[in-house]
Amino acid sequence: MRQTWRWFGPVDKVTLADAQQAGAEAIVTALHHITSGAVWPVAEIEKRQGEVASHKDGTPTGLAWEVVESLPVSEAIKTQTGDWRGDLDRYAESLANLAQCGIHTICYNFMPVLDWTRTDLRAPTATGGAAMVFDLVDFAAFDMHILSRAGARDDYPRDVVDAAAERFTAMSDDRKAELAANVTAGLPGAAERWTLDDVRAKLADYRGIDAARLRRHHVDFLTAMAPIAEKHGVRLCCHPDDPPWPLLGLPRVWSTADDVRHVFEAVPSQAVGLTLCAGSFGARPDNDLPAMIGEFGPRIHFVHLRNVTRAADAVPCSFAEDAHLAGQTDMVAVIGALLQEERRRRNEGRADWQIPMRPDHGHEILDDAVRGAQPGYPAIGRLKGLAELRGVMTALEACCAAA
Ligand code: DNO
Repeated sequence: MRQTWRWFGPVDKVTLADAQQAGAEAIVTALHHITSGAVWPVAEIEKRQGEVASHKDGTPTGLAWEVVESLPVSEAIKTQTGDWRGDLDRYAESLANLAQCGIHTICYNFMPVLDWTRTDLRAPTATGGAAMVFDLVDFAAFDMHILSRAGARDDYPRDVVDAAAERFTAMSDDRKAELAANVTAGLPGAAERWTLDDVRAKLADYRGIDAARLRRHHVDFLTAMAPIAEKHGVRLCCHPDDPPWPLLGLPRVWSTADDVRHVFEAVPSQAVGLTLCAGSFGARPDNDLPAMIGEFGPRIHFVHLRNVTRAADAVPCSFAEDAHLAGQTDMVAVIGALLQEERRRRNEGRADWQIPMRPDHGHEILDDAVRGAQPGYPAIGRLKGLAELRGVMTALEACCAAA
């Protein structure tokens, strides 16, 4: 697999030199300063390519921008309101511009309003580091008592409703503000950051949009983009919902194998694919990751490797981000299945046989807290994750070669 590293651009406190030292082979980034719905101009793409290629003193990094994460899909496209057809044209233009610059793997997501969501960004781990957590009771407390969404209590089991009320009563004002910011202000890479009032307005935009309709909108988006992507040799890869279940009463339609199957059948183009995020899919006990790799392998264009530990085998549930080789996903089996898919592609003569992967997230350990990088994206925690994953990849490849 191609070992890539996410870099948030020149503002990132984790530098390209750090990525080099971690042994990264290529960079995943995005033009985060361009608002969703707007075109990514060639000049801006080239500028970022230049920033990836050279350190500030002009010496080469030896790295190139190979994967876009993400080219955001506008809320107008997801809801099919306003100038959504204009947004489709602009998305198509961005795809063409990226291809012209030699970038062909493009990750996006189709989550309504919120991108990935956590309630704690730095919860202490047993070994003294910090990890990200999604706590269902905290989230319900936010939904029912901070956002005060009508009907919210109907969306949670009775025991969670009661626990959330109790937790909210005991919550300090600082924690309430922190929880609201964690959920609404957007985690790294999220296309938009909302206030509580923005979220309320956005929820209203989704009135009447149930899962079936949102799925149709996703298929419409891909039906429009597939011919453009094919023409330019671009591979689109949808990142799973994180967490993989409905939030705030909004449907989420890229959470399970069924979701993927439905869209892949509706848009049977190799240019329309999947970002296999082991951590996002792995938050559901009913997602069998090696089986999903077996089924969707040919259309997996990008991989995020990380692990979670669920507090219960239920959907929804609380979960914590675990070390890359700990947690409930059998990472060795996942990597084994991905390497097998690479071998299959090589035998088939596919030019894109090598699948780009990145170590996704990482605990904050050692000096990570001092540096203050973006939540989930520390230097040392990710370096450790990549080192462990590389160890598994190397060992499995050697075993396979010897067999
Ligand atoms: C979180 C990321 C996501 C991802 C987007 C892709 O760490 O994996 O924010 O970038 O959902 O569109």
